[in-house]
Amino acid sequence: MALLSFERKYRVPGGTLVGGNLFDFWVGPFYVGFFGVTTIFFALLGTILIFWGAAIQGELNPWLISINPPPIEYGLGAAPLREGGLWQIVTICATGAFISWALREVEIARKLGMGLHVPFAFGFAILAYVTLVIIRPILMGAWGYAFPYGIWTHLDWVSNTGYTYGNFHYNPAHMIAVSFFFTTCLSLALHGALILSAANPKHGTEMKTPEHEDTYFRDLIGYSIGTLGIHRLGLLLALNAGFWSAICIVISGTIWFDQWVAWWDWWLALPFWADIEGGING
Ligand code: UQ2
Repeated sequence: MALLSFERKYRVPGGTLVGGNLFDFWVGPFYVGFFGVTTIFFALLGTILIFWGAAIQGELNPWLISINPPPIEYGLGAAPLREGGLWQIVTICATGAFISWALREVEIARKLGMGLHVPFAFGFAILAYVTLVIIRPILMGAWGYAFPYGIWTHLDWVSNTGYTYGNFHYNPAHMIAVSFFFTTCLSLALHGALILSAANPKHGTEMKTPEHEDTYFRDLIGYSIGTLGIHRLGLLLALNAGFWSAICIVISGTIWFDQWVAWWDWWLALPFWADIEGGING
């Protein structure tokens, strides 16, 4: 039952947000809670609907299955099941499951007397998804602007949406997001490598301590961010990656309609050179 010695002490009733004691129990190692029930409900229903949609379309190749949003013409209305309505229900299920999972994380954190960093972090991933399939489509006036639920088709959507704005790599918020993704990878690589190198010394010798880890980076670059610091940095970088991803897509087609490369004309329009011969006004 209890996996660790302290679990017996911390696996206690309470900390629930909804449902009181009614769902306050475990199934094997898994806490259930009200939001465990809603997670299972939404996840199961959504998954079954995707397979049902695949079946009625006659497309059972996993790479090609696709549950598409309604055509743009349906605007923000409810569409017939086979013309995007299924996508709308699956989107409700997915959003319901993600938010349920985050709230289950909150209940578990409260039981353990922990901070809410984990659900807070997951919240950024949920925000990125919700921005793509709910917030931006509403701002643009049609569910048809959301992406389709298919392995191949969602890649086509990314490509088409990118080229709609010329070259998405000129989107400044996209640049910031990509930089955060890369820096997240660099930090995790540095951290994972450092931990494994300290935890796996030569055979027959004892594991090294954080002091060795600090010293390694002080000798290498004159600075160690520290054992708590690296996790703070990792969280900061990862949250920003998700946040700027949401920003870069939500501004495309809502407040910026042109090719993204044209955004950089503000640089050419600076007074230093805008009026000189060959300049933007000259
Ligand atoms: C560190 C440290 C860790 C680490 C890592 C570093 C002991 C176990 C990886 C080194 C990280 C630095 C210097 C920050 C690099 C900055 C960016 C933006 C990539 O010092 O403390 O703890 O895991």
